[in-house]
Amino acid sequence: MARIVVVSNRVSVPSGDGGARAGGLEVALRSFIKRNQGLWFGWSGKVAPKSDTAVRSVEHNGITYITTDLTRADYQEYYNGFANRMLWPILHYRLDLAEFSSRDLSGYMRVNDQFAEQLHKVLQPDDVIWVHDYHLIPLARALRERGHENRIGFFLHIPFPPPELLTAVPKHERLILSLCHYDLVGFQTERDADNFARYLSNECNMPRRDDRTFIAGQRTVRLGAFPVGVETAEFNRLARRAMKSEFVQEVLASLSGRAQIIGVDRLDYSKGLRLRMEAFERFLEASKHWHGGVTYLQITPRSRSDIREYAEMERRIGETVGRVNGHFGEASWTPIRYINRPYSRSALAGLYRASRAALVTPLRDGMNLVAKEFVASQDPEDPGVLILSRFAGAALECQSALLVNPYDPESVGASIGQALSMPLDERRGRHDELVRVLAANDIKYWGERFIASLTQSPGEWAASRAAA
Ligand code: ADQ
Repeated sequence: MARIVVVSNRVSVPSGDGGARAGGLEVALRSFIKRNQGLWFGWSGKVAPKSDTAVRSVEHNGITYITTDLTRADYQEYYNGFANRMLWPILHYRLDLAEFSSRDLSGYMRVNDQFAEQLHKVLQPDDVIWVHDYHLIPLARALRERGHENRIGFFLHIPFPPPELLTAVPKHERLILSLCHYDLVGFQTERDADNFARYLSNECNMPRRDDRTFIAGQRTVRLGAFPVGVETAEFNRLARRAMKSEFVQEVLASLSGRAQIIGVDRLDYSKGLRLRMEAFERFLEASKHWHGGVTYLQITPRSRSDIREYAEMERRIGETVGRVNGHFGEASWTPIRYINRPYSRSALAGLYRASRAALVTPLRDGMNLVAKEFVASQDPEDPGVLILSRFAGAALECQSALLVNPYDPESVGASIGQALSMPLDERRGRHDELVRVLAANDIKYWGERFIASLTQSPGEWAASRAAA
């Protein structure tokens, strides 16, 4: 069995908390790497002066973690700059927020090169390499330049926009075509894979064998959709247990019998938080009978606060919360509870189960795991209702949710009313269908599915395409 080498921008070396803070995806990746006696490589999360940057190797529970520090310039140009100020907005369809800088692009290329150089020292010829996300698009090319002919796959966790939008990126060919140095490029949805296929066909006239296999010079690159899931049964178990915890019991007591609506998102403009609060405001305006009867809990840990747009967004969301609470609230009722801190997975699972509805309304999202975690946490006998943006990758699987257009606060507000008054039969019917779909795509098998596609022979790949 080949060794699996996972490469991602951040490597989370296990801390002393027994994994309580680790996300589901991280836990699944870790157990997948362990099953394959693998290695996990990436940034340590530390920024150090050039003379002090270090590469560290740690063995933990059957996995080798190799981490490298970044210099201040690397951090600014590669991470804050090109990855988060340019690629993140563009890939989320936000041309208006993208800031291109040649210096950031050089920094991005330089760090990818440094990562390849470090990996070069530890790679073995039959290692299977799996690279994650938009920080590392050019990594395969940098490895190929160093002579590595290993199988290398790439998975993009965030959306891939249509070519009409992507071509607005200065020097886009240099960057996007470097994806063709991978043997397999995986996306969250078929829609994202289609967008990349259209880019290769229409913009680059790249010859293809079929709609998911392109011929790039001497290489063949495969495209596929590998939607990330959650640990469906595990989340349900966590949620059942958490309901009995002091923490969830206290939250329930504080609601005094009111219905709770929940939102859980990193603080990011892609998550549509301000429009979501406006939707809740529209709902309150239209539904006087719900005044005092419902509380919207929004849990939003801060992220990327040193980027200007994020600080500005934080201020505007705070203002919206203040306006809604000031206008509708009473001494005994705060309509929106807005909290900027992370919670453990188990606490979140309990809060999901204690909620009558979830508001998951990103303006654009690769997948959105909160939507799936909410569904997995519900009591099947009395489930809450998922209100989900049609622009989240999860919407393709979650057709039985209340699908909404997040840009239209009035209709999202109407869906909140519909969710809160939905009859039990309809809630059960929708929930059963959602659980059936999610259980069939449990995160447990995600790594295996990706690596199987990456290592298939051309004949096996063609057969699997024909069957699909
Ligand atoms: P994210 O943009 O981070 O991920 P998402 O899919 O919603 O978005 O995952 C967030 C994760 O963080 C969830 O597991 C959630 O439980 C957790 N989380 C959020 N708020 C939290 C809090 N306050 N406390 C603790 N945990 C919290 C990127 C892409 C997504 C894609 C994922 C996985 O942007 O589209 O679904 O990767 O591929």
